[in-house]
Amino acid sequence: PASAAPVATHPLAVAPVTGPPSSVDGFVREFLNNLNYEQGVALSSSSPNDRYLALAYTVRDYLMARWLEDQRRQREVQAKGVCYLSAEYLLGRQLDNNLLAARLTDIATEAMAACGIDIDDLRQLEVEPGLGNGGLGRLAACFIDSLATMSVPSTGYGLRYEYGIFRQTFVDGEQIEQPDAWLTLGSPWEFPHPEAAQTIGFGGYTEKYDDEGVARSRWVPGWTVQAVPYNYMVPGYHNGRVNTLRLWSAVASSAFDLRIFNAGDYAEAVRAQTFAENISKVLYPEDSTPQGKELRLQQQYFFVAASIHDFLEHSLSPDFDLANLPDRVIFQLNDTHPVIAVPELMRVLVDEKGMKWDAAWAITQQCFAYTCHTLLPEALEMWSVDLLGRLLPRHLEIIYRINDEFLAAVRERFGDDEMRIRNMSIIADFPERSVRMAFLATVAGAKVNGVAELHSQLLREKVLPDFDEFYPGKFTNVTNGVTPRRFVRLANPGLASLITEALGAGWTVDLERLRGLEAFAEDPEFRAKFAEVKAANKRRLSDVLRTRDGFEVSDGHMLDVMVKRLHEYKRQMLKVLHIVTLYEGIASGRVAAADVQPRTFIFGAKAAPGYVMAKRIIHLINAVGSVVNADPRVEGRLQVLFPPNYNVTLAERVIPAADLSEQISLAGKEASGTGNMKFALSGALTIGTDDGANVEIRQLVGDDNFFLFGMTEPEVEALWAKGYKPSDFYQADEGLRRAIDLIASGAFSGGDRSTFEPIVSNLLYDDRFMVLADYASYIAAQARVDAAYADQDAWTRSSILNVARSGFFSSDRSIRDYIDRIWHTPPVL
Ligand code: GPK
Repeated sequence: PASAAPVATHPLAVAPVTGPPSSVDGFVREFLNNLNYEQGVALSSSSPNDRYLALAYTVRDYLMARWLEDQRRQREVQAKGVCYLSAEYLLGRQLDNNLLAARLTDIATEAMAACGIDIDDLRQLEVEPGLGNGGLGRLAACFIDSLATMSVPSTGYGLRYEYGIFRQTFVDGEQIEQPDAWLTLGSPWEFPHPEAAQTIGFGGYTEKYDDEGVARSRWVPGWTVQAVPYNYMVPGYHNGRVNTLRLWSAVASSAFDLRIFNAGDYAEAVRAQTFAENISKVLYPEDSTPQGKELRLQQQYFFVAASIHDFLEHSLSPDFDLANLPDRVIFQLNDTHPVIAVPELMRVLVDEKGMKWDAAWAITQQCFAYTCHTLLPEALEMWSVDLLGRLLPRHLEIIYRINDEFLAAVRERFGDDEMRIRNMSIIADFPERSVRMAFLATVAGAKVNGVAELHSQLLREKVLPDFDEFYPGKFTNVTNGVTPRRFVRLANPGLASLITEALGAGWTVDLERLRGLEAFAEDPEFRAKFAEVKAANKRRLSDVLRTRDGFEVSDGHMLDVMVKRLHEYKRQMLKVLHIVTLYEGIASGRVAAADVQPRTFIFGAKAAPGYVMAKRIIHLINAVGSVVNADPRVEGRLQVLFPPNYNVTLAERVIPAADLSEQISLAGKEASGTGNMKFALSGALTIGTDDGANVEIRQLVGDDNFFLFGMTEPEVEALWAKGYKPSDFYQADEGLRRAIDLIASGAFSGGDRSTFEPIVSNLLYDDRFMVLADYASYIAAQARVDAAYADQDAWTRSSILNVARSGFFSSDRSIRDYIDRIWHTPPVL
């Protein structure tokens, strides 16, 4: 029941909240206040972490008035809004972003200086919230930034993992995972709201009962967990708007504990508490390869159930007619992870609100939309009926009924085509009876979208063709994007200033304006300035890698960068073969080191802890690096650097320094890629396959400014159909043979031929991702890269054109597309 509004009895209680004064003095006062009254220390005795926290609190205070106001307005205006449901948000550091959004960067810098503090020292202290694995989680973070910047009513919902993505270290070149205890020193950006906790049930049984003559079902859970929300500010850029990211944390239900306490089993009660709190303990580190673990399903249900209830309770007035729910909300499903929200909403509407099934289903089908992020069959989540039925028995019943009605409709339309019906069933029978979450999402979603043109096309034609036929108009595309605030303004301040100098300030929120740089590409003076920015970014990266990892980046090298999760389909192995080919040429004496274009290769990649082949490839990259970097015959002209623990913070330094962006997945495997966009916007030229958003990047920047290689997706299909034998490619290509033989010889493993043997035999006899088939084409493209790089001025021109023509890849544009094609949620100013 909504409580009556409190009565203001003091004049200050109704005064508009305005926040502290925007002046250096005001900031200093606020900062010292926070240091004294929140941290409880004097400046003279404060630790760096005290100062960081006080600074963060101060920035928060400036945003607070707007945040409170926007929360109030979002409730009051009753406009349709987006609930973005995502198991991952890979946010990156918050301090700089929030300073920028609030226009406080200069004031805070001066204020800290006035206190004798270098703000840069405090920046370094922030531990980034790594609540995501890779592209999918980072996309969610870019999207909430754009939603706030575009004043779209929206809330991001997710999980507050106590441990984010693991910290990666290397021991003898092999990946070791360490827990990411990001909350240890406190997170100043979050606001817990235990009073708004939700109770989430699990297990138990279902029963039918008679409700005044109406037969109904209900779920009697076996145990419950409390979901406590933590709110995070999501400030828009210079628009005074602050949206909310709401992440749920699991706490044991006291009622449940009491029962056991009363039975006298203290130890069991504590164990139960640990059991409950495990739910939000750790982010699953598998990217694109879900593990089907019970705890993961618990996480998924936990956060979506809490989110749906939260929305229904706090965003709608008590007398709201749920028949109108589609006018008020769209739940966007970020991949299949939150899809269990579909039967949950049905359960709420039918079992709890007493709605008729058909009415509830009609509403549900308008309230969800589904984004697919992959084409890999192993990435499409399936939950065994056994597990789902044990954990969520009522939801399983609901899924069965949805499926029955769906298949009946399919039969009506296509006749008793049993093959088709088996192919379209939400319930799969092999290898075990399980629920295909992507099918459930497709049936329930008002719209289904892929994340790049090619991906959306393949999704319709190859993955879900029957569904496309059955649901005309349901499938659409929204090409991914990245936020220019974090990835240009913050990560590349030199380039940002240069752009503003040339074009004025509007580009940060209207990235298509970068087109204006095309004319400047012809201006030698501008090219010189642009080249100087790139050189400065390389020096900045060099400084970071020196202090972080003890690396020295050589001057005058082309920076050739491949950063992304380690996955065979992304083909880090192809990059390794290129490096080994160059090295083998020098080591064998066939190529003079002096004739090799100096290059520094930078890798960044985490492997899922259980992904053995990926970990072997990491080991190999490090092993090749050790040998190549130390061999005097190379004369320092090739250098392989693999800084451990690639994350958003490191990405912000690496990407702006890059000359060459490696986007070399097998065509048809990378749904979109978003790193590719960040590089193009930083003026790196791409060497890439016709895959994911690379296709659109190339179309926009032009063939002259992009190094295309490799088979197209139809060519890949044709080669599979014909029968792919990687060893044929090995036999036919001398360079390839030499490279693979060198790895097989033990040259990178102290003479031990067994260390990398599994990689070699995988390439020769399996090679699912056709590394060998694309090798020759890749090497030829790299030769074109070398030739192009030799003309520095022409390269810089291409580089400028990459920036000028990549404005399309702003996540603001993606969000505009979501609004137009899927959400229909106009901005509310
Ligand atoms: C796709 F299926 C998945 C997944 O589990 N995790 C993930 O990061 C990525 N993705 C795709 O691999 C990228 O191509 C894409 O750009 C990104 O999602 C965002 O859409």
